[in-house]
Amino acid sequence: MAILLIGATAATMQGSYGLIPDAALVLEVDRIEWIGPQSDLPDDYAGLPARDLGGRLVTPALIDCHTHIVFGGTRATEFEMRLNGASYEDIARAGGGILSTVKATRAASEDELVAAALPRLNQMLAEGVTTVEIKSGYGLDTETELKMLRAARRLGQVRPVTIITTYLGAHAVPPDYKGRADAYLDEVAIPTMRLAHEEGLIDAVDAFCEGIAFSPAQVERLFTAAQALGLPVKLHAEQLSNLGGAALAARHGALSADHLEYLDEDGARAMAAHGTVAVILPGAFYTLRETQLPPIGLLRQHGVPMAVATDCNPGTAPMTSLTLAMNMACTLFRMTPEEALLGATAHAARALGLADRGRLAPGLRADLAVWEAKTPAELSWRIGPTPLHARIFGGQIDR
Ligand code: DI6
Ligand code: FE
Repeated sequence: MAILLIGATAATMQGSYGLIPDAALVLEVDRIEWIGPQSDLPDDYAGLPARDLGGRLVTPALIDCHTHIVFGGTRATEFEMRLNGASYEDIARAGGGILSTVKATRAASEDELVAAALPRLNQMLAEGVTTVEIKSGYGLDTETELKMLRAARRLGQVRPVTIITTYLGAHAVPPDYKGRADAYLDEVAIPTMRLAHEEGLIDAVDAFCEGIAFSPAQVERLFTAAQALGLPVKLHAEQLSNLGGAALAARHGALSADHLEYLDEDGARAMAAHGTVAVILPGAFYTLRETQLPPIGLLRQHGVPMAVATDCNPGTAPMTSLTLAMNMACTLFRMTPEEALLGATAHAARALGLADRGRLAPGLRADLAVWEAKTPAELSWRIGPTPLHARIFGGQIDR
């Protein structure tokens, strides 16, 4: 059954905003069948039951391309410790940080992980998101990594959303392998990746390339093993220091390199050459009160596509609002509202290797957000959510 939407202000995100002021859209099953100026609507569609959007802004549904929403516990105590003088790295080296979430995640059942993640997912959906990437990486043992990935997949069965799973077994070195990161990779992280892949639980493979986590040489070994399985890769790179992770990721044809505060020009050049998307994560920058700004100018200059995501995680970005991340990308990093919206739609799709969404065009998925707004800049302008009028997932209007 086809649906006709009229009276829309459509931001197609084809290249730039791609605005169509008085737009009509025809949705057929789960695809966009037609989009254009209402005055050009072909006669064949004119008789369809129409919903008048009253001039409201319609965009591609938002895509949160970097999250860690499946986890146990909270990290409010650590937040408090940081406000009493400890640094993020001090806490990590003392066995807190990521490892404290590992403890809580190991202790939780799969059902408990799903239940804990659902309110976070619900908040995302209420803001017009229809595709969410979810990383593992708070298990660091076979059982818990698989449990996290299964929980993530289940979230996609209980809510109208596409879940993309990323295996992040190389997120931190667990306590029993302290000082033996290579052994952890060989004995746990890489074998677990193979098991999870056999179970169909992995869409991509990620790692944390950092002094407190894995070296470029170690990441390279993981990537080689991932690519032997035909899995795409991506990397947490240049978040706290510059180890050349982005260039390494780019050389491996990575879908994205994420964070990038410490990226240099060679890194930007390599990303441009290999079509690796820069995923900008202002929530972590804000939480850590980082002062090194990601080099947005360099990324622009080299034509590296920029995505924006929440990085929703208990340690460095306890946030679910993608439009707040867009606002922060503009206010803190001086990205334009147009770049921020491309970053949460077309470029986010690309960061996940998804060619069927992120823009409004015939043949693409009918994943749409209809906003209580008239202009696209409003989505980045507000500090916090812009009210949503309707969310359409695969052609189904769910609110
Ligand atoms: N970088 C981050 O910002 C998150 N993971 C990562 O590699 C933080 C994860 C955490 O602190 O729990
Ligand atoms: Fe992250």
